[in-house]
Amino acid sequence: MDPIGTSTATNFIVTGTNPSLGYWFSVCANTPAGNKGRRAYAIYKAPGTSNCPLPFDVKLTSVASPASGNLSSCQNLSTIPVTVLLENTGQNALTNIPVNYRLNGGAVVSQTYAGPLNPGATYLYTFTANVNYSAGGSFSLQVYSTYPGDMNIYNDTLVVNSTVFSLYTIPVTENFQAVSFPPTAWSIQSAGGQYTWQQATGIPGATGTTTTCAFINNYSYNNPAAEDKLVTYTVSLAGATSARMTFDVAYARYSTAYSDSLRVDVSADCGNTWLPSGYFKGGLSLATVGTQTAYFTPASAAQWRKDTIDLTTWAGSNVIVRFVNINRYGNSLYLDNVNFTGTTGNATLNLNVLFEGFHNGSGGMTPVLLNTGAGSNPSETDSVIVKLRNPSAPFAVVATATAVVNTSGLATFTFPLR
Ligand SMILES: [Ca+2]
Ligand SMILES: [Ca+2]
Repeated sequence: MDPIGTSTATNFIVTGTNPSLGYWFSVCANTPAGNKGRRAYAIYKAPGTSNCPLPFDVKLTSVASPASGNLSSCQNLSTIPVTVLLENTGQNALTNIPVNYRLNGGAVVSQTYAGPLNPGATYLYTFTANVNYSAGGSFSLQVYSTYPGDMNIYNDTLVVNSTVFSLYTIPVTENFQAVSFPPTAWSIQSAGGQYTWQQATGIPGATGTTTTCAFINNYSYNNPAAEDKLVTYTVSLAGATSARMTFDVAYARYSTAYSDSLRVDVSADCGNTWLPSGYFKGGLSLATVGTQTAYFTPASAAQWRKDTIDLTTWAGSNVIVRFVNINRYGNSLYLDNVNFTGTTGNATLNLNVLFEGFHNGSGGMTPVLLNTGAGSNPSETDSVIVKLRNPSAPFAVVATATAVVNTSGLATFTFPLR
């Protein structure tokens, strides 16, 4: 408590408080000799303007663009719009609201929103002048209103901090060995609970040596269904005909009822929207060791597993991947050695295929080759699908290609290299 004044009356006017914040006020008696009384009476003033509505108040609620945090050249960085959500939190309609922005402490760009903006209404205002982040580096954008007679200056300014990183090109590996966490150009999107992704050091690693890795303490984290996300840098898969991501994972369940999940999502539009990668493991399928009620730390390389996600769907694109821990108060989850790779080029398979005949449209077959021989009816075509299977797991199809075959009998199938 800081003393703010004395009064011989039964009231005291406090000025200069921020209506967005809460304050405790404490009152105690002063003795005639100037000593403070030993008893005090405190009251709490909650955030807000209480019973003191403001005739004129513009509020900047949020900045919709540019985004804060990590950006990359997967998007247009040279002409980023500046868009801010204005709100009238006063009692009177407002017109001609001055709005301004200033990038990295440089020149002020000032414009006016004509309005009217009625009490309680909001308006998404976009400046006609864009900002240019193409030079890369860190950017601090201050956006603020300067409405004359605004009676609450504490809600007039917002600041958006962003950092632009280059694209990472394949092959690229993040081994989490750096001191800082998350790694450069990675980010953490916390669910807001007590725990989220963090760094673990001195862990027996997947290759048999001590490693530093990413982990989340689900053992202590009781926040069921919370999704904490560890987001990678932007990886360019340009020129690749196939791509994949591998990573090492270690996990133990606490019990059948208390076990967590890991989902991996992919974004090909700079993180605006996310698609399932096909990887979603929980409980036993995620576990790399037996169930244990003790806090889990990998004890050896054998307690890690290398998992692979096929990213060929996004070959040619810029992708961001996020590891989503879905909490269920289970046990610790560890990640290490996140590796993006890809290949360029295709393998060609030429087959001579002779059709016995073609479908006659009514469930039967019109014989072609048996009667007339290959090449006798070039207007007849059909397609053939070739499936490549894993020789060690013959029911697992690893690639599929389709080619059109005519009565010359030649079919060419193209498979992306992996
Ligand atoms: Ca204001
Ligand atoms: Ca490591």
